[in-house]
Amino acid sequence: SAEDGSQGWLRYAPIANANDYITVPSRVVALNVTRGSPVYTAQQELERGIKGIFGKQLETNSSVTSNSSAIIVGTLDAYRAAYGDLEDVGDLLDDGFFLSTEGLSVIIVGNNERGVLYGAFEYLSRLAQGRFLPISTMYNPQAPIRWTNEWNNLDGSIERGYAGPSIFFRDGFVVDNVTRVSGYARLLASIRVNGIVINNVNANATLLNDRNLQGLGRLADAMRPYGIQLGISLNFASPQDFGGLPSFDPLDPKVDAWWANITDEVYKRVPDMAGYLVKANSEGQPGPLTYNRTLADGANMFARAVKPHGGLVMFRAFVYDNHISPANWTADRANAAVDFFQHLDGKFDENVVVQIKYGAIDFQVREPANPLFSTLRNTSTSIELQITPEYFGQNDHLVYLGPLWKEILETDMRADSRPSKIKDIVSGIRFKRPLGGYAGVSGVGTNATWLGSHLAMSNLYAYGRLAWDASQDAEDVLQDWIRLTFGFDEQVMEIITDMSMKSWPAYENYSGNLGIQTLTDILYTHFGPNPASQDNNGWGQWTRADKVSIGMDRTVKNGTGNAGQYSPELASMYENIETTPDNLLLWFHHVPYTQRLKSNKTVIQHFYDAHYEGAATAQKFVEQWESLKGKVDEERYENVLFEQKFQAGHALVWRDSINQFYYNLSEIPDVAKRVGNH
Ligand code: GCW
Repeated sequence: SAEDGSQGWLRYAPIANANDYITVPSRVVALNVTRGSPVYTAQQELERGIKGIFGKQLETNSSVTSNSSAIIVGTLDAYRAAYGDLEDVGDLLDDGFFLSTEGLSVIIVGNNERGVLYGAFEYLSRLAQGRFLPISTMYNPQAPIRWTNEWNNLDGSIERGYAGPSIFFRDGFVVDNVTRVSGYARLLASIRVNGIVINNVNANATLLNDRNLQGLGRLADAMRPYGIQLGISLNFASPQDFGGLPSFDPLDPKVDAWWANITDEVYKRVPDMAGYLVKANSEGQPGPLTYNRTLADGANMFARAVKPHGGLVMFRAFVYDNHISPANWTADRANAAVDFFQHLDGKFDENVVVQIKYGAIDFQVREPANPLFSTLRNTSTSIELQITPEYFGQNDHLVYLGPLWKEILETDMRADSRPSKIKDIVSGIRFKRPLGGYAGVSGVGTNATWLGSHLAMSNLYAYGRLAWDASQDAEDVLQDWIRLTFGFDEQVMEIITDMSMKSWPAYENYSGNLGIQTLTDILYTHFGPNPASQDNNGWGQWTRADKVSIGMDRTVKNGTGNAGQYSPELASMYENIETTPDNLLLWFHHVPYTQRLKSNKTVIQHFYDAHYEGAATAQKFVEQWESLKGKVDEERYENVLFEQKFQAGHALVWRDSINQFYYNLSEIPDVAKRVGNH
């Protein structure tokens, strides 16, 4: 059968003879259900899923007698009111749930309605994967904030989106037809995402006009049945540009009053709005620094406005000067986040969360974790990951990002010489913060596949799964996605697993190695090789490559001091070449091309070899995929094959451009005689 991808991993494909393996109850009982609530959605989803997988129509009842079997869904309170206590539930947190398939009835109870829906999706996901063994398990989230950020512009375009125009906006306004928005909310709810910030962080203040405020109401109505709260990005200068005030100074009482008022208007339309996301004083965006106010003054202004409504402010740490001078050896964009935020620790209101990109620069193929994560101790923080592969081939390359995210999340920052993994910092556990979590920049558009490529959906899926529980294994998560998306064929499983798990290392190999960054064109497209674009401009993504040497000296003793922004244990590791891992060597050190790595290869030979290796892996992806002909439906088979052929060709372009560039610069021959001598 043809698959256009619009159901993502929620296909509920029939399982042959499923009814021989397991008897699912024939009824669903939803407790205290009201139309449009997440419990109602849970009931509907169960009907749809059981129908799809087992070909069986569930009856719906509002109660059950003790000796007959049913799927019982409801909040824990509702369950207790109906049936008395439930043993073994454990302590459920907000959004947590308990799923038991051990008894006569299947019991799905949530701490809140959202948890109930998550439980229904979990049960269905297990069934859809043929996991029929009985379980009785409690599931709790590690972090309360699990949002996507949609960089959608009001004109319908999407910043760094590669899947067609926006599902949220068109021609300056919120769309009329919200069908796709519901479909997206459904997918996100199934991976336990609980918030969507719908518009670009480079925000347009006309989002706040009357027609759009009404539109926000409609969007929130479309998401609410899925337990997803709507959030919006704001333009800091709105009081002036949109409100007509003479200033947007955060300490001007008139500005404060303006924000309080417009916030009340927003909450009239969206009473459960999640909150605001703000990019201030970054890449030309307005902010408090214009008035010599601090970034905390700016964040707290929004915090005061949303506080009476229970809202949050996600304030981005992506603040840096994009006109720094490459002539200055100690200038460093990677220092910016700590430089701008360290002295503000503890000065943010309680409902502010500082949202930090995973690395210190910008979603590169390899970066050390942002040092700000272990710097802020009295401020709630969240991590920003990028699902849309801006620097990873923009969905014309397969790059499964689960392993990259895991590596960052498992990084131990050793704050105060104690275990301080990033995942435990952003969950709030490590520094005992009440808030924290995840923002995933999504890039979803109107394309039927959502992200513009079938295989890219593993990234969206993995994002939600890891945001809920970052200790999960990236390959396990991937395989769940493969089973749900492509079924049970062993070869399909093996090949897509192999391709996906090799894809990030391959991309790193044929783009930028050893921590030099992606080496893509950073000035315009962020697509394709352009190592020359990194240097001699104010963006600070420098490689400092010359005829004999390469890399950024970020040491304290001789460089930008960036290594010193990490806790002492990490700082001393990064300060010394001997203890810096090879894959971050050029991030922290400026070395000759002939510098020996731990592998005993020189830096330049590693570049040459890695580029051949990475490109060869990408060639193999084509054959690997071709071996699945007939095992994947025609539509998806052809679509993916097209992408893989492109990737294979583009990987050669990458390989040869990068190798030739460094050969021309260094004039050091490739020992294998592949580069240069043409
Ligand atoms: O890396 C840059 C992107 C911009 C983006 C910015 C940011 C939304 O190229 O497109 O703007 O990061 O994260 O604010």
